[in-house]
Amino acid sequence: RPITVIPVPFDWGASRRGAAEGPQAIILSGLERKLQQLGFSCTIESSRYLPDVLADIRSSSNMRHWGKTLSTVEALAHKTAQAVAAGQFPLVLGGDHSIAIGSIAGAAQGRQRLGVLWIDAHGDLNTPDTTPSGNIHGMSLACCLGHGDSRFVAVSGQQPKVEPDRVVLVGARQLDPGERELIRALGITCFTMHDIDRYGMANVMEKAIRIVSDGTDGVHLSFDIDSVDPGEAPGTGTRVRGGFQYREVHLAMEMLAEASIITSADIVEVNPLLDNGYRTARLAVELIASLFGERIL
Ligand code: DIR
Ligand code: MN
Ligand code: MN
Ligand code: MN
Repeated sequence: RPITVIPVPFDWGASRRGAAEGPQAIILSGLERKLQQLGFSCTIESSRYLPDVLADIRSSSNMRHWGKTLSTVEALAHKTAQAVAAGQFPLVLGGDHSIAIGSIAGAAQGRQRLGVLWIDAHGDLNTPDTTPSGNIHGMSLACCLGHGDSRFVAVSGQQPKVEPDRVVLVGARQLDPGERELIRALGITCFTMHDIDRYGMANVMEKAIRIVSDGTDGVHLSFDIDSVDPGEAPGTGTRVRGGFQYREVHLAMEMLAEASIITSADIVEVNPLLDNGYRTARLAVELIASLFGERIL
């Protein structure tokens, strides 16, 4: 299946700037060549589909830069849905994690039962009522589940984008009180770092794959690079100690390739301004390669 790479140079949803440089860093680290080596035809879109948001100053204390974010995710939803409709695999490069509101809205178009695998150190399950920071990248998954500001919940019409029993979190190790409450209230499956330590990545991923693919008509992978341990992935805005080791995260991607369930994906929060050279962008390319079937032997 042809891959359409959709860059989203946007970082107003996070507390620190720089993730907007993520797409270019990942592309410069050899993404296209890698995908071609794996046998995929691959088109890299320009970012001209995005609106110019600089003059939009709409913002509030519990939803910082919401105007810029809303028009960006609306354009991204449209772009992603177009790729899906054309039979292509949308590979969305962030940008901060607020952009998943757009990529998942696009992936959900024409699907009644989308599954979502959310790999992240965080839950991104805050709402404007529970957010400790006002940063929209900490609210994106809640939004896709229908919780939060109605304008964001309603992006591209269909709402909610995904039902809670088709969502699985993997890698969580920093959750806010409101996020824990929402996980409990909605009964969302969350495999924390404790579970990965205890049962192993292979076991956790087997279970996660079963849940997100059971009775679904597509599975979106939303991959926050801060799920990886900061020792391997220093170039990201909200590092949390105790993340995935290098082989663990490759194994997760390889198991997804083997299961061949993923129909769209975003890779977010790569921040070259905080990186050690291109270390984190290069890791992102490697992980994408594993996701698309690169094998050791
Ligand atoms: C925190 C941090 N939970 C917040 N979230 C981050 O601001 O809502 N998500 N960093 O990736
Ligand atoms: Mn995130
Ligand atoms: Mn984030
Ligand atoms: Mn995160």
